[in-house]
Amino acid sequence: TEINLEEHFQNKIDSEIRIEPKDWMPDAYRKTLIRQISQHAHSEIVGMLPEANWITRAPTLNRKKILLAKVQDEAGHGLYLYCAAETLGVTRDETINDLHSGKAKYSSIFNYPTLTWADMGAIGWLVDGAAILNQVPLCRASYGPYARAMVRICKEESFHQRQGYELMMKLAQGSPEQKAMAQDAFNRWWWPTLMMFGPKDADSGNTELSMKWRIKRFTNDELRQRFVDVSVPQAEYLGLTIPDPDLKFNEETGHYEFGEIDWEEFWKVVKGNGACNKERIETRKKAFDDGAWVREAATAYHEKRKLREER
Ligand code: FAQ
Repeated sequence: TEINLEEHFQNKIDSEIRIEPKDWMPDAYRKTLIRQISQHAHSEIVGMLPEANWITRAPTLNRKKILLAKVQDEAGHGLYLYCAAETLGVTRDETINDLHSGKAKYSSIFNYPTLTWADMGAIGWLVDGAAILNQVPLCRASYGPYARAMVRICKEESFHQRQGYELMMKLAQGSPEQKAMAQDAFNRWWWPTLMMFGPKDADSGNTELSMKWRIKRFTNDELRQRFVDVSVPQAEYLGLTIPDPDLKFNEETGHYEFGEIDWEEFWKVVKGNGACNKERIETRKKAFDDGAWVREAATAYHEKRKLREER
């Protein structure tokens, strides 16, 4: 019966036994996984755009190679994640349609513009750094296909984070103009990065169940605090100033206290009204339409081979 199934399911979760695609699962578990995994996939795909904006303008051949590799990695991450979502019974077409129609969310961070080359450093260091903190615990998520996809993704994210920090270091140790460019990028990306972790725990409707189901292992505020604690010394090492006058170290708790996030801005961006939301969706739709011939050719090739095999 339904009750026994639900109990058995929760017992498996509590004993750290992975849930696999063909196992029984509550509808709400399936629904929240489809929501989170597809949102995550969309973030990887839309997340290629702000950095792709700089590939043709990278200052050296080496920087261009690194950036190209990083942006390609994000495409790969998006594709594994769409596959993981498919194991839950949604099709690729459905998830992509939801992105293009504006129904599906993706990370707020990718709706900010990349104005200077230093933004490539700030994104790698901060955005990929935040992504790793959030995703390492997801390697232990209760749903097998999601957890396994996260393992390789995290390895690649850690290269992304290092290349970003190294880029920032070069700028921070460069000419006064380069240092100013690094500080400006840091100023613009710091607060939006803190928003990546999601609303405050008190306003996070999904956390309680996601923790019970061990999809999430830490709350939004816990991960945000950890991010601030690791990033402040990194900024100090670069000689950059954290754009938060309220930031201070609390000797008793061993944590940094930080100022209030502009939640009005966060919800504005989440609801589709950030600086680049419309442009991002338009770009994705155009890429999809421009790629129609590739899908048609692949389907035609598949049909031809099937016919040949049948003969
Ligand atoms: N932006 O109840 P909660 C990357 C939504 S990293 C937009 O707390 P939850 C790598 C949330 O969906 C970025 N929407 O939700 C990369 C929910 O809406 P709903 C992607 C947000 O799920 C780097 C509502 O607010 N990473 O791509 C945001 O328990 C560089 C209430 O929130 C992931 O997706 C936001 N920031 O916790 C690529 C990680 N925050 O559906 C390229 C996996 C919240 O109820 C370049 N996801 N919302 O209407 C997660 O860990 C979780 O889904 C959270 C949100 C922590 C993001």
